[in-house]
Amino acid sequence: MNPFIFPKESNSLVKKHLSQKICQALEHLKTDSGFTLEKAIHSGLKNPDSAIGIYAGDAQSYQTFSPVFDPVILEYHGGVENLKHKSDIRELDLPVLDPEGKYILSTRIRIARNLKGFSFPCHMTLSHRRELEKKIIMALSCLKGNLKGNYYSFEHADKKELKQLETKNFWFQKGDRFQDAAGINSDFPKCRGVYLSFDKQLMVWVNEEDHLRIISLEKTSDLSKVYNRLCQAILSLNQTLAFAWDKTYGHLTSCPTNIGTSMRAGVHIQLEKLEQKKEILFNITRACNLQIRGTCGEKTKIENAVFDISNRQRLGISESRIIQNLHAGLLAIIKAEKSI
Ligand code: CIR
Repeated sequence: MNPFIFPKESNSLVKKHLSQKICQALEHLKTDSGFTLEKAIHSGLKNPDSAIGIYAGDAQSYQTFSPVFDPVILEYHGGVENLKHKSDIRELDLPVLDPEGKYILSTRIRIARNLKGFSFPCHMTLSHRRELEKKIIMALSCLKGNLKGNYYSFEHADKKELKQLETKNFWFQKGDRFQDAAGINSDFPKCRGVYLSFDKQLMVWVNEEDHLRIISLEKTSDLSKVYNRLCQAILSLNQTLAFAWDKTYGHLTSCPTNIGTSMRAGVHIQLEKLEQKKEILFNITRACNLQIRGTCGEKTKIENAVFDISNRQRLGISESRIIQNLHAGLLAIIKAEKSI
């Protein structure tokens, strides 16, 4: 019998794909760092509204528990015929989408990285988090030019300074109940912090859902500019840090929705006309494989007709292709908004 009872109302991918047979094959396995199936699916067991419901505790989790991770990954990253990742981080020169700034309010592109040889955030001890934070601070201090900035430790930085960062959204909150149930919030805010470039266009979150979330952001519709900054940051950090990587799954992240490029590239865009004709917007985003989130992020409402539109697929597609597809999709959306 399957020892894990998912809530009746749960529609998570892990519930769908963790058959009794797979469960029996995996329930007694452990990765070298001691991560188990039970820990991996704990968030999905606790949260009936989980969409995915599984997290990786280390790089090896994707191999050890592949009979459940693979079907979840294949279904989420719809359209991937075979699992094979090809990275292509190179600078682009695309036309600015909305030069008059009528629709696009800002652009934000993030990638996630975990360091090779360390467990992932849902399966880390405090001393590992500390060691990791030190290593990352060292690497961040080597960033040059417009990437130069300060690291603000949530434990040690001046409280007033932290409040200012929070007000301006240069900050991350303690993880939600999905992350909490997975163990990602352990010891928060210890060993957590944010690096912010002096020009405030590069931000790096340390020890959030992944060891690193590298974020390039700006109030612009110039996708290339924001993307190129991210390329420079990731290539510089990769000179001092070795990342968890697999030739099949690409970059390895805590949540299987992020593997591959681990990239979410998106804009905040105000669409007053399309808000009244959402079907047209949904048709374009579906056709371009884009995702719509609420104004304040995942699982939030649309306020003031401001949509957060980003790529859905992160695996089986390269980083540059994600940006090019997003660019094409946004052009189509702006054209539709203008024509109503
Ligand atoms: C869940 O399973 O719903 C959460 N662990 C969050 C999954 C990641 N986000 C997403 O699918 N958009």
